[in-house]
Amino acid sequence: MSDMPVKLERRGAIAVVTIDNPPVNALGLAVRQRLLELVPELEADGSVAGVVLTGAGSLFVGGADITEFDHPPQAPHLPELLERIECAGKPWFAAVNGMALGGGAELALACHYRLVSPKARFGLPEINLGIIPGAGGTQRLPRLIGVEAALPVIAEKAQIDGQRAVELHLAAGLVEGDFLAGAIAAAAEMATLPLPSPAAELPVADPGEGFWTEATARIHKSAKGAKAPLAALESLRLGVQKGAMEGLSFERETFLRLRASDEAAALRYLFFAERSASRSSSLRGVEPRRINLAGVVGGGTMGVGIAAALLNAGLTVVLSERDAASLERARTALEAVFAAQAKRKMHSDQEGRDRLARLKRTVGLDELAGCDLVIEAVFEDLNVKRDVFARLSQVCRADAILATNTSYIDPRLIVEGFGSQERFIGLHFFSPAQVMKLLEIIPLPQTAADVKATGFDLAKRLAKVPVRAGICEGFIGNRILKRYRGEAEQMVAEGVDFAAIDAALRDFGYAMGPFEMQDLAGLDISFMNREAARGRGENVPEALGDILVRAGRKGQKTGGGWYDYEPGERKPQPSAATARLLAPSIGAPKQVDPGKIIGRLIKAMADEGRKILEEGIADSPEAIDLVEVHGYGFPRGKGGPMFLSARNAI
Ligand code: 3H9
Repeated sequence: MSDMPVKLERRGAIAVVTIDNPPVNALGLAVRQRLLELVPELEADGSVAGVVLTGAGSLFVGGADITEFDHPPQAPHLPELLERIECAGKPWFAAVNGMALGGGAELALACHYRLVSPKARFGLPEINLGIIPGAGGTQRLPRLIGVEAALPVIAEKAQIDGQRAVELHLAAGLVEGDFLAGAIAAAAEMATLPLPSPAAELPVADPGEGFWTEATARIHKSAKGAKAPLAALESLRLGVQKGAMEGLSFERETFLRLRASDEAAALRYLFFAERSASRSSSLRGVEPRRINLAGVVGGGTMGVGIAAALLNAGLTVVLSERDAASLERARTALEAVFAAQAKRKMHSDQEGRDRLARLKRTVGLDELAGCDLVIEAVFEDLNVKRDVFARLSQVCRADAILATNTSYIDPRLIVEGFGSQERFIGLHFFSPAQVMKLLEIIPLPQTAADVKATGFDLAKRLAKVPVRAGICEGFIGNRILKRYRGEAEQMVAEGVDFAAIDAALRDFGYAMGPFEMQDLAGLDISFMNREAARGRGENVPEALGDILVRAGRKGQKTGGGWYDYEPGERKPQPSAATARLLAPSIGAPKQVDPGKIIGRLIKAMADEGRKILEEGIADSPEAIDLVEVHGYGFPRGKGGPMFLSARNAI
């Protein structure tokens, strides 16, 4: 039957078992059931000398079926199946044709041998989902390749490719050419050998206390509060020091406990939200336009970041500035970006130079004529932006897409009157644009469908998370940010110490609180926005931040904002000047529990999120949470304000 998730064929004395469970051959209930039936069936079949187990399509197995994790585990469980394969009376050969992730890698580890294609990759990415491997990964892998090689895979997201798997003796052979035929031939030859000991029974050397201490410190630091990485390390260590039996039971218990945790639920929610973000249902079947040559107007922090992101993705970029000196500064800044990326081992020095070689620089806008897409990233001022689009709409090809990176201004006003509106779109990057994953895509009412589709496609090429946003002040992210900051300031006005608010948010998982963040980014930008609105006759009440800016306290760059800073230092220090300036505007000091501070701020964000949904500015609560997590540092392990609010967890 063609819809069977596990297929069985015979090739001479070799039985070929293929997991065919699209999209990623996950080990769902039906797959586990069928595999568990097949082990004794093939064992009993006298004409079978060995079993080749592989995956249909380009993947071996993408892991356990994550959609099952919201429900209680259902037997047969994966560890049970793997133990049965490991103890089978006939050899099972994992023919690893592509990715073997999580439970997929564990399945391969339980087989007697692994044969790999050059495309094979072994990984245990469970920690991304807030769990640890739950089917022997922390026990079998170190017994097959040693603790030092296994630790980065188990607790630090490293992967092992086919070639390396052979070098580590994890794989018995690398098969090139027709992989399945080669694997079957190799299996037929090896099936006559005595069965090797099960991986779980192999001895493993303890690398010693120094290794564990150093690993614990390193993983503690990189985990940033996430529980799973240290739990994975603990499981590995326990199995090495107390034996596989105890290790397996600790591993399973920890896996089940973490699987049921709030953190794992949040991470699963984001896993699926991120995957559905790149597909806008209204654009299904719409072909994006081809973008090879992209222009960026403006070589400031934002323009440089956008250019770097485009160059990183393999595009050729024309960067435009007003004068040669600004262009030179932008190039130096780009060099610094690629040097920093090379230092962090994201690419080699040579690759950094190759990326820079794809950068063309130009003064003025005329040389953007050949671009397929131009992204404007100039000063956030309507008239300045309009001047750019007036010229771009003259010099660029009629089919070129023209995008604004505005973070607040209505894009309709920016391009009004400049010919057909179909080719205009907002592409809102977040700083630093080569790092931050979020891309808000803001279509105008007349933006053509293929222009919108190109926005989503570009996000994919740039490895970003695209979120459609409707037009309103601040779109999704900055609108929620304004509400969040407003609520935080309101608490300060009521007498809550702003340092206590920052501390509560850091404990919650943000890298910094709202006041430290304002000091870093500068208080003057939002001050100027408020002043501009006041200038337009809008009723904008005086904010506490306005008092500080009027006193010259614009943040770190002026040596002080909410906090004081020593020259050249970024560590916030309490400020007597701030206390004096704000005293007339704030209430008597009030102690508030950190949980209450968090609850109030998340509620404010979720309330604004609900309004955003009602107005059609965002498509789903998930979209709002993706904006918060990928654009504003909301802690991933908490899911997002909409997620927490829906679970009544605040
Ligand atoms: C585990 O194994 C626990 C065990 O240790 C213990 C068990 C006892 N399950 O990413 P894509 C869906 S935990 C269910 O766009 P790609 C995904 O939602 C697991 N669904 O494809 C999407 O659905 P849709 C450890 C899954 O080619 C579709 O597949 N494993 C799963 O860019 C395509 O996904 C992992 O953490 C799953 N396991 O990348 C691996 N995986 O089309 C997680 C994917 O409806 N997966 N889907 O939106 C990945 O990293 C990537 O999906 C993979 C393919 C690299 C496999």
